[in-house]
Formats: sequence, C-alpha cells, structure tokens
Amino acid sequence: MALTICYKILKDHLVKGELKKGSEISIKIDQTLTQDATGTMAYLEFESIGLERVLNELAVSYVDHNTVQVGFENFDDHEYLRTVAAKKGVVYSRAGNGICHQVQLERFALPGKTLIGSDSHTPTQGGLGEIAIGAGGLDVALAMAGLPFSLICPKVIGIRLTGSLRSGVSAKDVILKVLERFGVKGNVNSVFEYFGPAVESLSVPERATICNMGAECGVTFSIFPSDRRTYEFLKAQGREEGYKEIHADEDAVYDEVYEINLSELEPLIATPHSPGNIKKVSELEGMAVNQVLIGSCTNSSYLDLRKVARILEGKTVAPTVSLGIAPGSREVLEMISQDGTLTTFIKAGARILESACGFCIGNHQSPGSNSVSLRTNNRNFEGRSGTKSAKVYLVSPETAALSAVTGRLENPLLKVGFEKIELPERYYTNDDMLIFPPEDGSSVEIIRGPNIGEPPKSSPIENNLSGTCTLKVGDKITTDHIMPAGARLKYRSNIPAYAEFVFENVDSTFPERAKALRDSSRSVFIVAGSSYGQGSSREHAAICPQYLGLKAVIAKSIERIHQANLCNFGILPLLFSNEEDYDRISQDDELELRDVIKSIDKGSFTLIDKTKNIEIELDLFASQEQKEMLKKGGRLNLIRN
Ligand code: MIC
Ligand code: SF4
Repeated sequence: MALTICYKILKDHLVKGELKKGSEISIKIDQTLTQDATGTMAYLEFESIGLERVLNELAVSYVDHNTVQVGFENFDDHEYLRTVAAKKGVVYSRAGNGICHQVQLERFALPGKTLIGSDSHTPTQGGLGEIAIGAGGLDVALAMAGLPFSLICPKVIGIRLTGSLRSGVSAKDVILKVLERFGVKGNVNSVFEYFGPAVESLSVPERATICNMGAECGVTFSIFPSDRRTYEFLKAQGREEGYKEIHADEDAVYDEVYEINLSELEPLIATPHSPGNIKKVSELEGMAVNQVLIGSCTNSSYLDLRKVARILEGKTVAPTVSLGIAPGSREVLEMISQDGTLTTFIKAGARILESACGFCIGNHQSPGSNSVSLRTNNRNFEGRSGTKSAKVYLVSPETAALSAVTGRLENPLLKVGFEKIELPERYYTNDDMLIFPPEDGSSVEIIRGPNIGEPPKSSPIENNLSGTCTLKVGDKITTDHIMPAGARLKYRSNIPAYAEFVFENVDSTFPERAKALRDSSRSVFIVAGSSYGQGSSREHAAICPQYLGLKAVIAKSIERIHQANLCNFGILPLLFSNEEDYDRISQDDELELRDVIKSIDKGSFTLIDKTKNIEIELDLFASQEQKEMLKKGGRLNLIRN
C-alpha cells in the first residue's frame, strides 16, 4: 500500500495498535529532549520511577529557558539538571549552548527517527524528516524509561508547495499562510506533511521554521521529506552518516491537500493576540514600531541572521526603535562572529542577546506600555511579552529588519537582496558545551538546592465529586493564561510556590478560592470554551491546578498536549455533549459528579448543577489507558502499582 512519510515512519516504530486514522497507537521513541523549565519536573518524575539509567537511544537535557538568573533559583535548577543528567545517562547542553530546538537540529536530529520533547515546538525537527512530537514532562520521562508513547493515529494533511519564493518572502510567510488557512484550533490529531516541486528549493533551516509553527495550529507534528537538501545540511554539520532518503510513495493519498504557490505568496504578519490572526504586511504598512526582536527557535538560524545582516549593513536602527538579536545557538553565534555579521549588527546598533529563549518567553525585553513590538518568534499571546498592554506582531526576519531601520512596518517584497543566501558548506561545530554522561553514573551525587521540590503526588479519584465552578473562562485559554511564565518561571521546580500564580492574569483570586475549597474537602471545577490549554506543553498547567484541588475541566474542546497532561495528573477532561450547555453554567454554581468510577468506564458523565437545578451531559475525552490513570489519580500512580 502506498504510504505517506508520516505513516512510513510510524509503521517502522509501531508497538501497539493499527495504523488507521483515528485509532489509538503506541510507538517506540528513539530520542527525547527536555528543556530546563519543564525538565526539572521531568527528571524528578523519572527519578521517582526508580530506574538507574535512561533506556532510549538518546536523551538530551537543554538549559535555554531560565537563563536570566535573578535570584538563586535558576542556577539551582541548572545544577540539579547537570548532575541528574550525568547520573542517569543524559547528554547535558549547558546554558549558553543555545535554544533546544536549534541545537537539536544542528547536532542530533536524524531523518526517520522519532523524538518526543517536553516543549511544544519539538516538531521543529520535522524539517529534517524526523517525527518529532511535543509532550508533557511525564510522557518524556516515561519515554526515557523505554516505554512507548501513545497517540491517535493522525489524519495526514498534505501541503503541496509549488512555484518559488520571491525576494523578501520567506519560510516564515509560508507557515503564516498555513496558519491563515488552518487557524489555531480544531486541528487536533492531524499532521502536516509537505510535498510538491517547491520542497527542494527550501533548505533545512527554512523547513524547520515551517515545522516549528505547525505547533500553533495544534497539529501533532509536521514533516518534510528527507532529500538532497537534508543530506547537504547533515554534511555541513559533519553528520552525513545519519542521512537516509525518505519520500512519500508516488501514489500516497493525503486526507486533505492544501496547495501554496510560493510565487504568489507575499509577506504576512500575525496580529495581536494570536498567531492565527493573519494579515498581509501590505495592509498594515507604515504602522509605527517601537521594538524589534529577532531570534527564538523559529527564526534564529545562521541563514536567518545572514538575511538580517544584508538589510542592516551600513544602516542604523531608527531612533525610536530598540532592536534585539538573539542568535539561536552558540554555533550560530560563533559563525556570525567569524564572518563579520556580528560586527554589522553591532554597528547598526542592535542589542546582542544571549543564545536562549529570553524575550520569547517574556524573561526580559518586555515592551513599553501600549507599544508595538515586531518579533520573529512564534507566539504573541496577550501578556506573554511581560507587558499586557503591548501589541506583539509576528513577522519574518526580513520584515523585522527592514522595519527596525525605518521605525515603521515595512513590506520587504522585492525590496531585499535578490540572491538567495545558501547554506554554508561547513558549519562551525564545537560540542564542548555538551556534557556527555559517564558510562557509569552510580557515584554521581545529585545536587538539590532549595529550589528543587518534590515530584507531584495525588490520590485515587473519589467516587463523588462535589464543589463549585471556581472559574469560568472563554475560548482559546492558553497555558500561558493558566500558568504564567516570564517572571514566574523560576518557580517551575517548586509546585507549592508556583501554584500561587495559577490564572494570575485572568483572576488572581483563583489560588486562594481554590485552596479554601480543597481544604474543606470540596472539588474545584473549571468551565471553559473551545481550545482550552493551547500553546505550551508545560505540565505545570495541570500539576499546579491539581495541587490547588482541581478535579475536572469542563470545556467545549481541549488541546492535545494539555488533555494528556490533565489525564497524567488525574484531572478529568470533560467535554460538553452539547456545546450550548456552556452558557447554562455560571461561575460559583454548585456542581456535582456522581458515580465517577462507573462514568469513567462508560466515557460519559451527568453533571448536576445544583444552583440552577439542571443536569448537563458530558463526554470524557480520554483513551482506554487514560481512563485507567484517571481512576488511580494519575499516571505515576498507575506505573508504580
Ligand atoms: C513556550 O514557547 O511556550 C515554551 C516556554 O517553550 C513552552 C514550554 C514551557 O512552558 O516551559 C512550550 O512551548 O512548550
Ligand atoms: Fe524557547 Fe520561545 Fe522556542 Fe518556546 S517558543 S522553546 S520559549 S524560543
């Protein structure tokens, strides 16, 4: 039978289930990655499983999110991560080595392999022909323990690329076009597979940009073929021995095909406050801009920065603009320092930022009140930048750089160099900032500073849950709304401390109100609209509310990674059988779920709203395996038993 790339790789890794769209399957995971903000919890969880060493082919632990180090917490985390990696057989990428997805692409990703990572942008590696999936930390911990990963066998959306990009139009515009078509919700259990005559014209870093932001659509992963361009990239990284050609079979059938003619594409922009709010740059041309930030795992490759340098050469940043540039990795930084690109940036007045997530996660570089910030990263959720009133727009490096010079939004179409910038023949590679684990880690002492807490704990679910609708929220509530990052990121390793900030920017009274219910043995319920939990993979958006007493989320729809995190930590993900019932429940209503165990088995619940004196039908959004973990109060309990 003719197969897509997606199904070829899934077939090679299939452990359980049938490769049939919509059915539950388990696959073998070759590689794992963690980053520090989700990694401390993942390794605490791995430790609690009790294994001496990781069992999968390659596990890498990156430090790239919490590198600002205001206070002792971040460094405590790094020390824990460094030592637990050595003990358990994990490669450790030190702070300063770069953003996980950029470094993984450069040094580790391989066509035909599978990867799960505790970061939603793990699918970046699809640019190299790898099936790469974002997941919660616990799922990654279990993959490190050699257990297969469960997913719904996806619908494959083929994206056919034809034509060729015009000058000033880039890979970022391709993915913004995809976002314009598919939006940020409703794409659960689908994947994007790119094909068509224009694929060959895109280099691996460009493909990686495109796969990176598939995460914003909510697809499980995105993937490109592995071809001549893949070989070129691997060779330039000195890793060509890992090359393997992978194409879809000629007569492979996609579930749906969307075609983009690159010759007709023009520069696009995601407007506040969602990566799915797409407009043409030409529609907003001339808008005053106060800040420009270039970097993040979406657009911080050497190729991206060369394009930026070509625009900034001999110019100075407009007096009204602050321009920051964060090279994606130490490799990129070294390359731009050797070839004069860095000097161009410095001369132009750019502020050179650390090779880390930095501004993208609101760790620094917060824009001014009500100001306009143009960024090359992937998310512009309200408040994520650290300034709630700021308007953050997402654009390509070309649009960003041109606008930094004039202080107004510029349309780069046909205005920037016509010659395509090609990959270097050989990248500068130096793995000295990667610490490879010793053969035997048994004598390594794990360092646990005061910031390192305990892995989460929970008890089996009760058969009768009675409490209140503690919070009612609308559509598209992101994990940034649930569990803010930025200034609060440093509490990631300490659940009781971090839990104080649950829903901080939505309703800061939530933690107090929830704790009061929990402490009087009553249940906390959240009622939400559609696409609840979109965005990040942070399992803290489940663990911290669970710590505060959350027992069930009742929503119109819940995004994939967050749904898995809820089940992993014993919180019921419930969906309205009739979406209109959302309007019938109000915040503070007294709610009750009876016969919980039976209802889990049945897959459906009747919610009693005692305040309104009504009953509402709900469906449990969980697989068979997840039902079992829900009864036990979470996945760790299921595994330990
Ligand atoms: C993000 O971009 O939102 C993050 C920060 O990288 C998250 C992970 C986290 O919250 O630590 C993600 O994308 O999963
Ligand atoms: Fe880091 Fe931003 Fe990429 Fe998340 S999206 S991994 S915060 S650079």
